[in-house]
Amino acid sequence: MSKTIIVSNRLPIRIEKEDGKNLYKTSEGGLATGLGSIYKDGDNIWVGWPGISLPEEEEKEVEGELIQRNMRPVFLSEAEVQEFYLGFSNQTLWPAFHYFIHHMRFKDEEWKAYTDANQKFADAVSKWLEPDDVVWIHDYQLMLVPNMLRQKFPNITIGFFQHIPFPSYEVFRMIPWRRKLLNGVLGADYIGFHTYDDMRHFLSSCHRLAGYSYNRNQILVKNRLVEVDSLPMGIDYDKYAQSAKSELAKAKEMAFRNSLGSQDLILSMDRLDYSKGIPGRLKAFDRFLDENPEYIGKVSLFLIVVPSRDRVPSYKALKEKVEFLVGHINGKYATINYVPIRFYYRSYPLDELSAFYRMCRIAMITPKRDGMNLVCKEYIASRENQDGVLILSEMAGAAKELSDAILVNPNDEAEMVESIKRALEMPIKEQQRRMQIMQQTVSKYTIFQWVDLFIGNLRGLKARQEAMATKKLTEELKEELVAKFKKSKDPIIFLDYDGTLVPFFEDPEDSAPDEELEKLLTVLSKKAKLVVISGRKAATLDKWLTKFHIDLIAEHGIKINIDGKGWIKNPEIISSEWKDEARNIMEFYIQRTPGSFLEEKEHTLVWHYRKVEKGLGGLRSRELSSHLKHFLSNKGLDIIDGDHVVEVKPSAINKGKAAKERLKDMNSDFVMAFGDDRTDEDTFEALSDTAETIKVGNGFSYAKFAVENHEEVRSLLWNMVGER
Ligand code: GDG
Repeated sequence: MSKTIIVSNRLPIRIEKEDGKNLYKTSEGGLATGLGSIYKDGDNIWVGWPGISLPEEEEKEVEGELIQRNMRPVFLSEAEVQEFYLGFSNQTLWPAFHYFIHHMRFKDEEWKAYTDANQKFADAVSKWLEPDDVVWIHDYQLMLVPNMLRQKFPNITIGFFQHIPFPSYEVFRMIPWRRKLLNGVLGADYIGFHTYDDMRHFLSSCHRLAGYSYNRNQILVKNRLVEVDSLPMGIDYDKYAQSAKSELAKAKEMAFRNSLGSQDLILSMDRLDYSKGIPGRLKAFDRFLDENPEYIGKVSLFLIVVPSRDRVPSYKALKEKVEFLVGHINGKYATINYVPIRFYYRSYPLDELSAFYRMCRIAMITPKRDGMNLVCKEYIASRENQDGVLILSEMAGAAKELSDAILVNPNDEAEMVESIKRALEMPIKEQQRRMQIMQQTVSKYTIFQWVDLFIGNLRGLKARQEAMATKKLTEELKEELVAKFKKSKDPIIFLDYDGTLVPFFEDPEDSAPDEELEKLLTVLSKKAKLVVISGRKAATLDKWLTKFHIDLIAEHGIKINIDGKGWIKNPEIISSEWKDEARNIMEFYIQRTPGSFLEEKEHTLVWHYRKVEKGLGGLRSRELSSHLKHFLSNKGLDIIDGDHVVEVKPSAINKGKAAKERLKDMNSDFVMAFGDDRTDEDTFEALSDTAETIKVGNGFSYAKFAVENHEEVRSLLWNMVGER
């Protein structure tokens, strides 16, 4: 039976010392709740650090206790915690990924500690891992673990989810170990982020820094299909809704209210972290009171800061800054019976949190950057009467789902000030309208759905990988194909041209059919319907191939010539207005890349780099394709990284659709298709039920079989016609 192994830096448990004894306290965090249904079930386990450094003699006992709870500990020494966790994870990756580049530091010894600790986690997983297991690794502390496991277990199913943002390539590339980090993550099969932007940034870094080309959200890593996705995480909605409705929460709210008085409260609740934008919020509140003195005495900021990473110097400095600002603002506006900022530096049990969520009519959650932010979703779930206003930073992943919040740019102080006023003065009907919509969103997409979706997608991908594992065409299989062909009455064969029937030449004009190919096509066309389906221009195919009486499909399906009746244009093509912009971009790259050139077809543009110095061509092609992707997004175009080409074509057209269209009115009892590159995958996929599909070259493919090169294609075709 296969099991699921969850891996994260922290186990969902806290160990506390009381009278020399270890007490085990289950974590109530969102992730722990969501994954509870998985790791507590059957043989499944959760591997991670138990949160404290223990003397060696206690490790056995703790391990025994944790095993009973389906957990497996990775013990870290104080020095490891210092360098791996507080060091590299939180002073290199965390600031880089949240765009706080001035807080980043690069220390070789901390990178080494990170690598060693990741190896420790991978070793701990290996100890329990069996071939059919699914491993789900979480977050930025463990980016190297996927590939460490992949090296040891090439066929294992691995998922990776990153809970914090993934920055733009421009920031990520500053990290000295950027390629190692990317390759580490790419050991996973399925990689999830909270937002589409994170996913986009990750793909672009893989492309530009590590040389992987990608198609939509898929990357081929050493013949393994890897998928990158955006899956926003939700909360356990009912837990927060129920807790807020509970008598306990209501009683606590009443008690707090009695001592606080009747003023309006604005909730601010985060871990102590510079990414959360606490000083900015305080300054905006200060300015709000300054500009709107009528609110002095009527509204207070309820500021909860949860202690976190206080051994890291930048966090210590932040704490001092917050304390200074709170003191300054309170000193300025407080009266005998009014405290503008109620500041609490500690954490609270759930029932008290629920009371806070109930009693604050406004929640102001304005991080400078946040992967998702769950507090705002918990606030929404807790609003029993469907009133209340959420002020939310555009920079939180949650903003992508919660467009009915008042969205603000946390760097725009004037807008933040204005948003407080708007929230305080928002009519109740408007509050309810917005809150109802947000409650619908948050209650629909919960943590449980998120977990099911991730695991479902991961398993689905693995099944697709297996389906794509192309079989080498053995002599025996070849004989079977030949026999089938010979028995058929009305066979049809789709042939790609370059790389399939002829090898690649430095100059594409040198690829005209040689004598052997001419002979082969002459003989073959008498025994089967032949369709050459190529990315080439119609004119070129005409020049080289019309004499063989075969059907021609040019420019991936844009133009079609059937039975020599003349070229017709595919009616689905969009206008070619995009070409001027794309041509300008390509010409810019031609100037900078000696040996590269542009091929212009009626509805596609191709930048060729097969003559460019090795290395430079690849580098420029990656720059060019991300440049094109940026400028031509949403225009119904595909930007394809092909074999030594970058090609732009209308996405409504592809070889697969063209092949299917050609087959529509035929009654073929034998369908065969050959091709070598990405564009031929569309043919293989479209014909997968009906045809014998053959990929030329190595690599994953939708084709059923694979052969080495064009020579093997020709030899198989000769065998089929039974002469040479
Ligand atoms: C990372 C990403 C992403 C806070 N104080 C108390 C308390 N909490 C709970 C909240 C909430 C959680 O902690 C905080 O979650 P966030 O999402 O806001 O932030 P991070 O901890 O930075 O988490 C973040 C998240 O991963 C998930 O992927 O959203 O962007 O940075 O659940 O309620 N809970 C209790 N007492 C407190 O005082 N009981």
